[in-house]
Amino acid sequence: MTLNLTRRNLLASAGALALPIGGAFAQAKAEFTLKYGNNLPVSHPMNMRAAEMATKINAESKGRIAFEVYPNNQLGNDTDMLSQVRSGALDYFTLSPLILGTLVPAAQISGVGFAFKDYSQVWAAMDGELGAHVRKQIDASSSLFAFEKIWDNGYRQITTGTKPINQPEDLKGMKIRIPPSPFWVSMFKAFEASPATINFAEVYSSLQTKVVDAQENPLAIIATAKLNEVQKYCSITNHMWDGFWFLGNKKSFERLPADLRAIVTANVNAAGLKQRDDVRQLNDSLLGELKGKGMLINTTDAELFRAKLRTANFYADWHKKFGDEAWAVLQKYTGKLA
Ligand code: X2X
Repeated sequence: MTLNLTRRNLLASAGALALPIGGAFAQAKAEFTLKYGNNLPVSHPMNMRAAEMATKINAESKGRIAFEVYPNNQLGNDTDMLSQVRSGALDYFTLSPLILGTLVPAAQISGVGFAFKDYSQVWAAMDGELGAHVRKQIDASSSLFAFEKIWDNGYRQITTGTKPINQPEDLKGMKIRIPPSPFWVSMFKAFEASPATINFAEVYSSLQTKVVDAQENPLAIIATAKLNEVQKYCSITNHMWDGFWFLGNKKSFERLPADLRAIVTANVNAAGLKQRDDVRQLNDSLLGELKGKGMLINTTDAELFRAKLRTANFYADWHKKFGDEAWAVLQKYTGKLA
C-alpha cells in the first residue's frame, strides 16, 4: 500500500457532511450497519487500513455487515465520540488509552513518560500482560470492550511556533495543547508548562490563532494533519508512546451472530498489526519530509526530561494511583522506572 501524504483531505473540506470511507456500497442489503469513528485525517495509516478493513469485513460477511468508517472527527470530537460509543450511537471508536482515562483511569498506565525504550517493549507489554490488565479494566468498568491488538499512534514529539525545546526548562510557562486526560495534565504540569486541554479536532485552528503556542504528537500526525503549516519547530523528545485502543460497544457487538463477531474481530486485529508497520515506516521517512517543508528539527536528551519528572514526584504519584500490582506489570516490561 502506498501512503499518499500529499493528497488533499477531501472529507475535511466537505465540512460537516458525514461520509463514510470504504465499503459503504454494501449498505443496501446489510443486516448490520456498524459505524466506526475516529479523530484522524483520511491520509493517516489508521484510516487507510480502516478503509481496507471495512471492505474486507463487508465482503467476508457476504454483505451482511456494512462497516462504515467515519474519519477526521466527522461525528464530533473525541469527547463526543466517547459518549456516542458508550451509549451505542456509535459501534466502534479508536481512542488513546490516556483519553480513555477520563472513563477508565487504569487505562492511562501505558502512557507513563519515557517508560518504553523501544517498540519491542511497547508491543511485548501491550500484547502481553499490561494490555490484558487494561482491557480487563475497560471491560469491567464500562459499556465498552477493547480488541486485543492496540493500534499505533507513535512516540510523541513536541512542536512549537516560538522556540525549540532542548531541555525541560524550555517548557516552563509554555502554552501547550494537550489532549483531554488527567495524565497529560499532570505530566506537563510536572514540566512546569501551562497545558491547555483541547480535543484534536480543534488543534490546527488553536495553533493557527495562537490560542496555544505548542502541541505534542507523533510525526505521522504532525505530517498528515499538516501541523507543520502552523508550527515552526519540532523537538524530538519521544516523551511518551501512545496508541489507540480499538473500542467496541458491548451491546452492539453481542447483537452480532458468532460468525460475524469472528469476522470483525479477526479483521480489526489484523488491520491493527498492519497499521503498526505503516506508522513505523512513516516515522523513518517523515523527519526528512518535515525538514523539507521548512520545520526546524532538534533532538534532545531524554534523561534531562526524565530527571525533571522524577524530581516533580511524577513517577511516585502515578505509581501510587495505579497501585503496586499494575506498576509491577509495567516495570516487568520497561525495567525499573525512577
Ligand atoms: O489528540 C491527539 O493529540 C491525538 C490525535 O494524538 C490523540 O488521539 C491522542
